[in-house]
Amino acid sequence: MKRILLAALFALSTGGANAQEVTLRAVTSFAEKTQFSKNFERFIDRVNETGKGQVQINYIGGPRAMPPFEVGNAVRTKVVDIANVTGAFYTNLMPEADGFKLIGKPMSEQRKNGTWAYVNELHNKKLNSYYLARQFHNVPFHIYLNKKPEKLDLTGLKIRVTPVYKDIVEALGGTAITTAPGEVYTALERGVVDGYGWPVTGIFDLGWEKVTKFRLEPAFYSVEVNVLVNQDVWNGLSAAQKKVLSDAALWLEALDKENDALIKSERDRQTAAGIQPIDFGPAEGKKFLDKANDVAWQSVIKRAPDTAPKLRQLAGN
Ligand code: 173
Repeated sequence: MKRILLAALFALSTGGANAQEVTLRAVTSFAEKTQFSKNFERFIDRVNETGKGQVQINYIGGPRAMPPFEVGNAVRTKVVDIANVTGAFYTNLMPEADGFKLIGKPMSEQRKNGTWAYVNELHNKKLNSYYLARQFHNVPFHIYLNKKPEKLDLTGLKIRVTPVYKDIVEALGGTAITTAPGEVYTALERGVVDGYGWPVTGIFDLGWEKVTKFRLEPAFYSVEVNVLVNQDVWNGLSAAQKKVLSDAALWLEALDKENDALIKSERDRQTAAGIQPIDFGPAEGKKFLDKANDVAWQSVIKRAPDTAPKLRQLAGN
């Protein structure tokens, strides 16, 4: 009996033949197989290929498995081990996260100039997580509309937002209504909102071209979708396991080189689908961009006065 117990304990502690292999549970805050989950799914495939015998990822899925605004907290509390999530979805736990959209430098540069290290430190402290990767630095956002304003002003319009767009929508006189992406289609269909914020890419994956008339120019900010690993899980990995994940993270960040071509084709597709650009010209556009930058930094600095100024300095805008 004693011998059987010992044998069982031994098997447990070593994990048998795959002594080293760890399996991480993963979720994404965007619908599965859509634009902002796709590259994370490729990352998972790569880890499962390169990490055999070391580390594997078990993909639980997207918003059907977990509401998007809960994903940050789920990584913090180790309900999941690894997640694909935008900072906009965890500003309740980390107000600085709303500033990441204002950092548009390539990740290769951010990893050299101290930005990655500082943003990682913030994740360690406030979200009990390790900042493994950031994607889509070169993809901007737009405000899409179903009513055409006379000038660059949203007075009288109800716009679906997340923290990404809230400050600029309100600064332009619009009424901001926060929803998860999963509620946007119905809100547009029922006229609960007159427009919404979303990146330049991805609306076709969600069918939103059917309920969208206009795209307001210019594009602004910088998409950030992060891969976060629970800090205790990260600390418990061996050097070899960390290397598998870190190498795959750099590979994932390098996929941003695909985005310029993607943006062009999505804009063409929007035009073909009858979505008309609304453009008030370069002078108005410049005013809009300056305002978008200023109101967002002011808002982040107000909510995170101790840390956001350093983020702004690193962002250089
Ligand atoms: O609009 C959103 O839901 C949002 O904030 C976002 C952030 C990054 C990528 C896509 C959407």
